[in-house]
Amino acid sequence: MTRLTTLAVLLAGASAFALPVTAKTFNLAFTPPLESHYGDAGKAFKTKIEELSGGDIEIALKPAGALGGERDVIEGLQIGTVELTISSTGPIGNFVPQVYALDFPFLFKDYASAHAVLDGEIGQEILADFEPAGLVGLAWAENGFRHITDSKHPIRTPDDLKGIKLRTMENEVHIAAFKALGAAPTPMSWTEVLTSLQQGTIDGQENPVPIITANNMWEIQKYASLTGHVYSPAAVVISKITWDELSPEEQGWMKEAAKAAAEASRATVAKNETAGVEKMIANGMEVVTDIDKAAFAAAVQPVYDEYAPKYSPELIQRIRDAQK
Ligand code: EAX
Repeated sequence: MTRLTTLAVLLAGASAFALPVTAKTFNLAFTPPLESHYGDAGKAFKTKIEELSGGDIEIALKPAGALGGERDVIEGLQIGTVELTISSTGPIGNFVPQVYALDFPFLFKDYASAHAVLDGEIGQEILADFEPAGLVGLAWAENGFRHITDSKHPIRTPDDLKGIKLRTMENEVHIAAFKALGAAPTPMSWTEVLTSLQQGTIDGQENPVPIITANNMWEIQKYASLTGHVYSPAAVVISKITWDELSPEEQGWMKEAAKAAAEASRATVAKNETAGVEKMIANGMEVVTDIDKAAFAAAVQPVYDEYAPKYSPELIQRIRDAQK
């Protein structure tokens, strides 16, 4: 056997025993179904990171609350049992107080203004505030402007909310706002909402159109009132424990993948602004658009007076000024 053949045989043999490089697999959890704006964001994240890493990093998507509600998952990131999430800001204020500033009612004028603020200096500053909580904010994805659905009657003015048992996120600004509007706010994780509506323990909830359509909410809610009372960002977040184990190159990939996720969610939200409402009507929901927004905005002013001082009033004023 020639020396060359011998070498080839040896190399073939050696490679047969070489340990395969096992891919790192990270869970990416979110509460909406896979077929949703969060699911599109998760798929975009997965595609981008697996492409950039050549398959060395794999993403296991965990939709529909598979790993728990948003608050549970954020706690999982803090202790490293979950690596990644796309989460509405709703519960994040409990961990990163400055995030509450983004959740004030009637703060953002429209989608373009919200994107400009979040992708600019203010939004990037707030993402940096995640770190002391053991979280790394990678990018701002999008949940959308929130609307009210319920099983009792259309909600055109604050008076229509009187006595409505309305589920809210676990967010003290939202709870205060709906109390000020005369509703009976019931904070709970999204994972309990559909059952609670089916059982009638609550009358309604509030969420953007893509959440309403992704969950076929016409099956359990008759009315949709397009109040647009809060713009709801969604944060793409990685556990700091996971982050610190990544190389600088891998960290760069995570940021690129989060940007792709953010863009995908915004594209799906934009599509749903019209198509989603049409789907709700086609499935029998009574969709109400003649909302007295001025009355709603006036009724929630006390919430600003009480809570803005708690969460950097300058930040809220900066957000307002950035939209002029
Ligand atoms: O993040 O809890 C909520 O209402 C959120 O909007 C939903 O889980 C998507």
